[in-house]
Amino acid sequence: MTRHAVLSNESTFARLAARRSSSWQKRCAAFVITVAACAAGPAAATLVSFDTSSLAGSAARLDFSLLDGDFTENNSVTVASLSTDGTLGGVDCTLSCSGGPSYAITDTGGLGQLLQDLILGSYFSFDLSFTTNYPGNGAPDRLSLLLLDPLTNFTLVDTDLDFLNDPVPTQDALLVVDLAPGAQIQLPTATDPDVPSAGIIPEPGAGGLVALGLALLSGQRIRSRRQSAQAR
Ligand SMILES: [Ca+2]
Ligand SMILES: [Ca+2]
Repeated sequence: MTRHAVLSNESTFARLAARRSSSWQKRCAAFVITVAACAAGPAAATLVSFDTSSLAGSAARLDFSLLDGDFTENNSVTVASLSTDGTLGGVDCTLSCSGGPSYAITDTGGLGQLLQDLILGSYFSFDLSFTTNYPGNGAPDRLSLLLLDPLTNFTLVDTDLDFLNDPVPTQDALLVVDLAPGAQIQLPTATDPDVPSAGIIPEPGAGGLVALGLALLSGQRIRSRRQSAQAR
């Protein structure tokens, strides 16, 4: 099967699944759509997804900030394939930020920032990749993701990712990455209201993720057939 055919089938499956009403089905379809987007993303990207059901309908602002900690312009972060079943609104990509819809932010001038407004649905997801340069001076550059009220720029969610006393402070982050060799994506273990991470998937290769997404939908189709047979 050609790559085009795989993606075409995937789109068809995603559309069919999206028409169904249960929460699981919606999330499954969303996952496959995001997988399709990932297939075109950078090889080292990681799929990150958050469940925002507790805040569905709320106006929000995603604030991706890359703060310089080592006094060297040496790192960049790419945010691609931003996806939600809510509604994406305006984007501000002016502060050491370029591109769109795949955005690159750098630590040029000490801060790079991408702001994406949206009306929250049951989830949002994106594809994240980053460099991990750190010469050992100062502190590693830090990427943080905040979920803000677009009117006040106050956080919509209290999380336990609070680093107020660090050289590069942040508070109530949904995600933090300290850019140094071996960097790991840090997620909160507690959020209020509840905004759990619905999945972080290091991308082993687009083919593997597409296969996983199709397998999920295939399982759903089998379950639907069984339920239809039982209902008869
Ligand atoms: Ca730096
Ligand atoms: Ca907090």
